[in-house]
Amino acid sequence: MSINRRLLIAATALVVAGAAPGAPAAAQETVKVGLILPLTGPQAASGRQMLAGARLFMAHNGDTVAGKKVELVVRDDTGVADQTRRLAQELIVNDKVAVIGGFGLTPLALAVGPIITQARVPAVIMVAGTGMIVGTSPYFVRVSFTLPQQTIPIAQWASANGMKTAVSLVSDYGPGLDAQNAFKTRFEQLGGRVVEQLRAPLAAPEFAPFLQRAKDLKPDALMLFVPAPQAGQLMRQVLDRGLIQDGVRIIGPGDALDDEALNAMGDGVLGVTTSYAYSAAHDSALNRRFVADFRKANNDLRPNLIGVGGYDGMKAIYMAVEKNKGNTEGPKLIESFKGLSWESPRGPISIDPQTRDIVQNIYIRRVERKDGELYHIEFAVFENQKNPQ
Ligand code: VNL
Repeated sequence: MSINRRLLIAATALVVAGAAPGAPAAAQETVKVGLILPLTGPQAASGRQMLAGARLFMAHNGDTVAGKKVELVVRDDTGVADQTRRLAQELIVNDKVAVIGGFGLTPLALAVGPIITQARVPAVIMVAGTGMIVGTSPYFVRVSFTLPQQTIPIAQWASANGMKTAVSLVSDYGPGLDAQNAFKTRFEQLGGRVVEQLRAPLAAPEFAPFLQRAKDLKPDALMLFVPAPQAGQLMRQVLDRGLIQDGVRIIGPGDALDDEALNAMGDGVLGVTTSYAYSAAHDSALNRRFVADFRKANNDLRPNLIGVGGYDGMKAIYMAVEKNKGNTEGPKLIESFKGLSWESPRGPISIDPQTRDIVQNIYIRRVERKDGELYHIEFAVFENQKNPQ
C-alpha cells in the first residue's frame, strides 16, 4: 500500500472519529435525514414505496420539528451493499446527517451496522426483516417487521384450519431462512409436518423447478416467502403451474402476495390467506387517508407495508427529535426512540425499549374482491407481537 493511500485511510478514520459525538449535527438548525434506498435495479419498487411514504408523512405533518427544519437527503444504493456502506459513510461524514434510514434488503441494513456504531448515528430500518439485524448495532431501530413475527401467526392459523403437511419455498437469504425456521418450529409444535424446505436464489430466481417439486409432494399447504418486489413473478408461476387448482393451499407471510402487485395477479389468488402487519384495506380513518393521498401523489400506486415503513420511519424520527427537544446528538437521539408508540396506517405500533425492535399487530387476511379490486381483507388479529427471542 502506498504512503498516500495509508494517509488517506488514516484521515478518513479520523474524520469518522471526529463525527462521533454528533455535536455538529446538534448545533444545526436543520435536521438532516439521510435516506439510502434502492431507487434503481431489481429492488427499485421498494425504494419508490419508501420514498413516497416518507414524502407523504412530511406532506401530512410539515417539514419542521422542535423548531428545526427537516431536510431529506436521498441516495440510491441500487440494492448493492457496498454502495449502502459507502453512502452511509458519506452522509454521516460529509452531509452531517442526524439520522439515516431506508435499507431495502437485509444485507443492505447489515452493511451499515459497524459505521453507525462507530459514528454513533441512529439508523431507522424501514424494510429489512431478518430477526437479528437490530441486535448488531446499539444504533439500529426498526419500524418495519421481522419475518418470525409475521410468519408464526399463519403457522397457527394453518394448523387450526386442518392443514397437516406443508412444503416451504423461500428466498435463500436471511429473511427466507427466518420464515422457514419460524414456520417449521410452530407448525410442528402444533402437530403438523413440514415435508420439505426449498430455497430459491435471491438474485434472478427461477421458481419453476421448485414449484414442480412442491406440486409433486402434494402437501396440504405451500408456505411462500420472497421479498415483496418478486411477488408478481412468483405468483404468476404458482398460478401457471396449477398448484391452487390441485388443492394446495398457498400460505405465508404477506410478502409473496404484496399489495402493490396483488391486483395484477388476478382472480386466481382469491381466497389466499396470509399473515402480515399491513393491508391497504386496513379499516381505519388514518389508513383511508394514507391510501387515498398516497395514490393521488404517486400515479395511483397502491401503498404496501414498505410504503408504510417510509411513513412510519419519518414519524418515529419526528417523535424522537421532538421528545429530545430538538437535540440530535446520536447517543441522546437513539435513547428517545426507545418506547415510542403511535398509530400507524397498519394499526397501533411501538418500539420495544429493550430491543429497539417493532411491536405490532399481525393480521390474518384473505384475498377478496372489493370495489372492483383485489384486497387483503383482515379477519383475525394477533395483538402486540414482538420478534420472538
Ligand atoms: C426483506 C424482507 C425484504 C421482506 C423484503 O422486500 C421483504 C429483507 C424488499 O429483509 O431483505 O418483503
